[in-house]
Order: sequence, then C-alpha cells, then structure tokens
Amino acid sequence: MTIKIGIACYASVGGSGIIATELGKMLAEKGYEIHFISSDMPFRLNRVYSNIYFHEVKVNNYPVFQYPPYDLALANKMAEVIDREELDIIHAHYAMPHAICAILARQMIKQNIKIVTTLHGTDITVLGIDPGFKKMIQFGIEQSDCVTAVSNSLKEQTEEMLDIERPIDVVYNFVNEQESVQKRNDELKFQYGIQEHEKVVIHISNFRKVKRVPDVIRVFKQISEHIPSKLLLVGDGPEFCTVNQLVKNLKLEEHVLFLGKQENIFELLSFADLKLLLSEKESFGLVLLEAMACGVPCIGTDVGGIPEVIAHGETGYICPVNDIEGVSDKALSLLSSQELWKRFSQSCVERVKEHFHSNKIISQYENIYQRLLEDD
Ligand code: GMT
Repeated sequence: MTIKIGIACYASVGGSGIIATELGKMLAEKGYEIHFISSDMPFRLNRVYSNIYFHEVKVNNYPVFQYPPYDLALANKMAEVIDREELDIIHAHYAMPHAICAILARQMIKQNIKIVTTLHGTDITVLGIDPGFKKMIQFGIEQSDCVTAVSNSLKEQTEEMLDIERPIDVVYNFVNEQESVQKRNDELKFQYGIQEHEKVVIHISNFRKVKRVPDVIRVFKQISEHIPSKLLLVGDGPEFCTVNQLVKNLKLEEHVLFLGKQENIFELLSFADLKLLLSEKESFGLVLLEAMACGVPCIGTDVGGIPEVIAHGETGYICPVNDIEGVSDKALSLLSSQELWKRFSQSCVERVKEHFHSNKIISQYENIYQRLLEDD
C-alpha cells in the first residue's frame, strides 16, 4: 500500500524549505505519495511528478482581523488534506508554526495521523527562547510522534534550552546529488568578468545579523591584498545595505560581486574556490554541504552544527567567531597551495558521500516513518 505523506514547510529560499522539498522529491521517486502544504509552491520543486501534489494555504484577509491568521488557515488546510487524501503522516519542517498546526489539525479530524517534526535551528535557537513562543514550541515538540534535529548540537540545544526529555533523533541534512556539480564551469566564471588566474571566494546566506556577513568582507579584504581574487555574495536580507557600505568603505567595489538571490547556486559553486560561513549561530549550515558536494573547501565558525559538517584540516577549517586574522590566514594558505586545495577538494566530495549521502539520510527518514506506522 502506498504511504501518503504531507510535508509542511516554508516555501521561500532557505535551508529548511530546501531539505523538505528535496526529501519530498526523493520520496516520490521511491513511490511515496507526497502532498506539500505551504503558502506557495516550494521553490526547488522544479519539475512535475505524478505523485507529488501541492496544496496552497490561502488566508482570508477579513477586515476584522488585525493580522492575517496564516497559522489557523494552515491547520485547517492540513485537516482538510489529511481527511480527503487519507494521509498517513504529516512531516512538519520547522516547529513553528508547522508542528503546532499539525497537532491542531489532528485534533480537528480525530484521525490517528502520525506527526514527525524536524527542527532546523532558528525555530529553537531564536524562537524557542522567546518567552512569547517558548511554551508553544515545547508543546509542538512534546506532542509530535517523532522529533528529529539536523545536528547533534541542535539536539543538545533543544534539550537544554527547552527542557525537553523526550528522545530526539539526529538526522543530518543532505544534498540532491543529481543537482550538485563537480565539473568546473570556468565559462560562467568568465561571463562574470572574473579572470582565469583570480580565485573565487563565495558566501551564500539570507544576510541576517547572525550570519556576520561583515566578517566575510573583512576576511576577503585581507585575502585580496595577497591573492588576485573576487568575492561572490549570494542572497539578500536585512544586512545587505550595511554590507554594501562596508564594501565601499574598504574600497572593494571592484572585487565584490553582489548577485542577489539565486536559484541555481550549484552553478555558481562550480567555479568557486572557497566558501566562507562565519555565523554566530548555525544549526547545520546546508550551504557548506552544497559547497562540499561541488568540491569547494569551506571555512566556518565553531558554532552549532558547523563542526559536524566541516572536517577541520581535511575539508576546510573551523575558526572562532570574529577571528578575522585566523580565517584570513587559513584562507590564504588554502588558496595559495594548489596541492593542498586539491586534497581538500577531493576530501569534501568524499565526506559528503560518506556521511551525508541522500540515500543514507532518506532511509533514516523512511525508518522513522515505518517505525511510527508499525506502532499502530
Ligand atoms: O539559516 C537560516 O537563517 C535559514 C534557516 C531555515 O529555516 O531555512 O536555516 C536553518 O535550517 C537549515 C536547514 O536545516 C540549516 O542548515 C541552517 O543552519 C539553519 N539556520 C540556523 O540555524 C541559523
């Protein structure tokens, strides 16, 4: 019998939505029936699958509402889809509001649907400690039938910050190998006006304060003083103007390319030489995995799940937050030795295959689904 899974996620660009979408696509390829429930079509759902359905959550903006009640509309849509499509499982990505809405939907339809909640990071490390949300997030975690976290660090933080005693399974993030690119695309590099001998440093994020993008600029300043190089900044967000100003102040305009939001980051990674992620909070760092899958070594900070992704001294380096000198030294040594870079690049691809291969991660989720359905 076909297992039917509803996936609730954020549809916009962001790691949690990407993982939810790629998971849905891969499960569909394995014969599951997948129902995405979201405000918009998930952005990486880039082709038609006969067994993937999309249910759009629409909010009635009745004038009496001070704020549009998205969460209630989502819970209602979930209940409607569970009932009509006879779903077996709802997999909520991000505790708030997806897990809480799933619990509410289950109560509405009085059906024994199983709820799996995957914690992605900021739902715990930012919202989970906000007194305005804490009790609700604890409730969502306690009432789910299974809870997973994307790193050991996030599991430990959840247990400590939210006093959670129930078991939490760690299931790492993964990349869709069919989409990652290991062949260098120097043609695209030249189209961006970057010369063959120039090294390409890349940063991809949503430009929120936690990402510390100004640190990336300061590190790049030091790199560019010693090695001909360009910095690609991919993404957009609240810190964009501050970063733009810093680039001007440091007279780096000629060397920094602001690319804004991009859908196919694998193509950009295919000609990058180094990925920097210098965040002060990061439960996993999916962009690191995406870079590593393309053979791009990474330097990250020693926070959250980053040290679980980058193998220090093998696939890149781990440095303390705000250690501009340390990151710059490591970057310079990596970019100036072709032999060292090649070794790291090769190790990146191998590490992704060994620890984060989609086959391995998808079967971990499948085992969870089986376990819950057998509990009935
Ligand atoms: O990094 C963000 O701000 C976006 C956020 C999201 O919800 O998509 O990312 C979180 O989930 C990703 C997928 O599991 C993780 O790779 C990111 O590390 C995590 N972000 C933070 O913990 C800050």
